[in-house]
Amino acid sequence: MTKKCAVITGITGQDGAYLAQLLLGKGYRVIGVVRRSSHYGVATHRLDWLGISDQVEMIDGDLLDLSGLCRIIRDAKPDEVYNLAAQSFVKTSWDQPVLTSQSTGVGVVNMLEAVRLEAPEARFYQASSSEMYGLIQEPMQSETTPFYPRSPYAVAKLMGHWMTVNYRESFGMHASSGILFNHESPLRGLEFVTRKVTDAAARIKLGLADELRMGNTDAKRDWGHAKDYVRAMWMMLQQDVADDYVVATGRTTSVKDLIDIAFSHAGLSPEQYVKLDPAFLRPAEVDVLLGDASKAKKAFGWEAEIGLEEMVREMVDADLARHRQRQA
Ligand code: NDP
Ligand code: GDR
Repeated sequence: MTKKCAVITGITGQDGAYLAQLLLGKGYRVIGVVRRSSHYGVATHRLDWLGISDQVEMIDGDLLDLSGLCRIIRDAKPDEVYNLAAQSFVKTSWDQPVLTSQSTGVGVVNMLEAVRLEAPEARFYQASSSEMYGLIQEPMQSETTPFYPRSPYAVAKLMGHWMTVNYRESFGMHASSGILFNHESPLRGLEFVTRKVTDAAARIKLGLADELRMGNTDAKRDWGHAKDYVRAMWMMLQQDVADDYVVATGRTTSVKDLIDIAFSHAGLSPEQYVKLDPAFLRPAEVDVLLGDASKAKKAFGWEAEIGLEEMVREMVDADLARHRQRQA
């Protein structure tokens, strides 16, 4: 039997790495789209960490380049396409609103067009986001909660979300949008709050830093583990009918409490090290997010398996190990 083939954009990011690992384990041929850089080679450190870099076929491509995307899809003839690429850091989206609109918004249209023109039978996954809820109007957010984006990133994601819905309804494409709440791991970028905190806890513990400067520590998020969330992406594409699903844990925690969990695992007291710094505040904030994933549970039995405390401990331990290795 021929292997199933999946194309993943955003292969060098956190989710791309975990999704590639999952699909390789299921016997897929995995093609990862990477944008060209002047640095030698591809930034494979996340795939290296998982020990799978040599199993993923890398191909040059950029979400802003429609003809290149068409070529990739035409040559690969994939069964499944996962569009994970984006300018994904919310705070940067105020500094680079045009680029964010292009890659995080128009980039989705380019991918949808490439699939529609070159492999219309392929199943398509769009990485939508809980940031689209923004100024929330319901205490728990589900697929029917109205959107109110609060950043250029969230506005761009909303465009990608509705384009995905529109291509499904207009062209009958098997296109699903996963509205994923925050998900983290040792492979999370250092600029995101969880990893910033676990990395700082590790550096302070090892005497490599003496403070942690933070923005709004009252913000609350529904944090899950990326490993659980890429499983939900795959499950969505195995359904006979494409649809949109919220993926979340159903528990919300403040940044302040997250810091407590990480610092206490490292044996540190936050009051001694954490300082508020207005530089990390945002022009508009999303105060609280809490997801209701009951539709995904009912449709295909998805539930988060890894809890927040377990995940934060894993992240602190991984950061401690990395810094110790550098010191040795
Ligand atoms: P990362 O920031 O870790 O990865 C983003 C990826 O997109 C990188 O591989 C990056 O490549 C690539 N990329 C950026 N711009 C382009 C472009 N123009 N063309 C091609 N590739 C590009 O994100 P995550 O893995 O955390 O998230 C994956 C997706 O899920 C993103 O779309 C994100 O917005 C969305 N999302 C994430 C959530 C989370 O909590 N993690 C929650 C909800 C949605 P490079 O390495 O070259 O920079
Ligand atoms: P978010 O993630 O914006 O929710 O987007 P991030 O971890 O950046 O922020 C979460 C919350 O923490 C507050 N915060 C800080 N954040 C950062 N990064 N640094 C700080 O010093 C700091 N202090 C407080 C923020 O204000 C915010 O309220 C992530 C991304 O992965 C998106 O791509 C994705 O779509 C959403 O999650 C769901």
